[in-house]
Amino acid sequence: MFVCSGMGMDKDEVAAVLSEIGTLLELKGENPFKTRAYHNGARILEGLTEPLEKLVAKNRLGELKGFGEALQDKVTRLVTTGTLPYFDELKASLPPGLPALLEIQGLGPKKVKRLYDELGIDSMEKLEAACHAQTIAGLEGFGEKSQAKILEAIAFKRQFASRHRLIDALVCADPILESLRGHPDVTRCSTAGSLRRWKEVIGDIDFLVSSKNPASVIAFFVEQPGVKSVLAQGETKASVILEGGIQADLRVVADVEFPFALAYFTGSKEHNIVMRQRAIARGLRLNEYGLFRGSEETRDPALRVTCQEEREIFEQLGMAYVPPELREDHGEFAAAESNALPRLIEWTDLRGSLHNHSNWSDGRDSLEAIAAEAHELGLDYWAITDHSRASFQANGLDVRRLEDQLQAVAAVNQSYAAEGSEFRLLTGSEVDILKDGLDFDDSILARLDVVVASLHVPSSDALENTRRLIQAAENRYVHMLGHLTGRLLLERNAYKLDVPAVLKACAATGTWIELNASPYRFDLDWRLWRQAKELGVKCVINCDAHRLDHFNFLRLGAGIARKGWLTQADVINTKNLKDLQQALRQKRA
Ligand code: DGT
Ligand code: CA
Ligand code: CA
Ligand code: ZN
Repeated sequence: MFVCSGMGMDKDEVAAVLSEIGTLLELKGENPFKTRAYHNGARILEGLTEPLEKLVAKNRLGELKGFGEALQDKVTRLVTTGTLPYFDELKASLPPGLPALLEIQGLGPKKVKRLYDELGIDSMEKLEAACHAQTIAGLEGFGEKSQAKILEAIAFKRQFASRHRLIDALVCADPILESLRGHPDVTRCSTAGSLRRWKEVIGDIDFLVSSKNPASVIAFFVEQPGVKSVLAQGETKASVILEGGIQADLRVVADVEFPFALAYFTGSKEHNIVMRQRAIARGLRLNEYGLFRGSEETRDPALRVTCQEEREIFEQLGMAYVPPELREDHGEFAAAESNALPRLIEWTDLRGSLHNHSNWSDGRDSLEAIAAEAHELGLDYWAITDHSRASFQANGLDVRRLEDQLQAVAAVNQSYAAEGSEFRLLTGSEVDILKDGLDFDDSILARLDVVVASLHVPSSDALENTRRLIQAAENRYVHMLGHLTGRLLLERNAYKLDVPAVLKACAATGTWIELNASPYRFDLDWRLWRQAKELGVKCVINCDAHRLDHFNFLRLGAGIARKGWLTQADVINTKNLKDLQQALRQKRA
């Protein structure tokens, strides 16, 4: 994730700089102690529970583990001024294309340094050329196979060069939208485009504003913090590039045009085409400026059909209001015409998450901190499903540690019960699906409140993956399958499997399927949920949280569930604790 910068930096921004310094030093081949000091420093800041500004102001950075004078000085500068000449010089001392090579899967600092030292490779283009010339295969420690892998990774990167994850777009768009909303010349404003439709990946951000004074709004927009450069600036529209590389477009219209422009620029293009056809079929013309009587393309105010809100446009075209998430021409017209659109789930319907990690495996926070956060957010329950032992790289739990964890969870729950609170942590495991079954015996799984089964090391064979997943679903102790297809958005495709066959097995066995709400996954994809629902499979929207700020993934995941046409009744974790516990018992009965 990247950073929209202000004056001084907050702790996550400072942590990002420290970790980048560590990486740059590794690229320079600096000694490992020094580079590790920066990476460790970054990790410690990320986990800080006190405000970093306070530590700096009170001159207490030295209390942090491994924070010598050099590190203290750098952090202080970043917090107070937001800049660090050392960092700028360090960046300038390396070829600018070098850090980008680290984003290629499989290339770490050591390998990138060798590619640079031995072959002078300092850009993606040179690396690609060297692969094609078979030079990489000849380099010691690389070989044919890794050369092919590098080429594949470059192609993948390029394909997604100008695509961004929803969360990265939201992080930039939200403050700008807030800021526009507060401007005195702004009458109405909204995001539009794929962001408003809650697409999992976004090309560019679109803003729409209505105003009597477009010039002042445009001038204000291009001056927003976070704007890196201005691509185009006209009388009623502007395009900018934000820090982190996302493009944002703004259009300013008259307020009478606002609902029409909002519908048009929200799209999708496919949805818009059908809308326009429906207008024509009713002797009307629909465009970005309005809905007009007659068969000619026009902007004539005398012919305008007045609509105050988007909703009225849909009414004029003989349909119920279609929420933006459904505007993909995926059946919304037939449903809206017959008033058969589902009442979509709201994120506030969710009562907790059933797949999450703690510092017992690869999560950052303690059980106590997790419980406190979930309780504070007004949730009813939160399951702790740390990794099982096969995920050793994620510090997976063996049976003994799992048993210790059950006691620790019980202790946390006791403290809530003692206060008269009904909030509960649930025990659980994200148990690995291995070649020949699950990583824990049934007798262990039977003792857990929640069991999520996940395939972390898939086979290259679709049949084999499908077989393993179906076998997991058939286990009566497995409540749900986690991140079913294993995709990582903009990084890695889904592994091969027969999704419909797994859905059918889940329907037959009463196994739920997770909608993994991590913005890196959104797995199962929204396009597949209607099929899942028709087969009778229930959804669980899970944060797969590894730290407290992942709790807000609930909102992201609910948006994706909306895109998948899901209602409150389709989603298990909208149930209250009692009903959930009953549902959890059902498969085992
Ligand atoms: P993106 O940015 O690639 O993630 O996707 P969108 O949907 O945000 O597309 P964008 O930013 O190019 O345009 C925003 C909306 O404007 C789009 O969803 C529909 C509307 N629009 C843009 N160009 C056209 C067009 O040529 N025909 C129609 N019917 N609508 C268009
Ligand atoms: Ca867009
Ligand atoms: Ca756009
Ligand atoms: Zn997992």
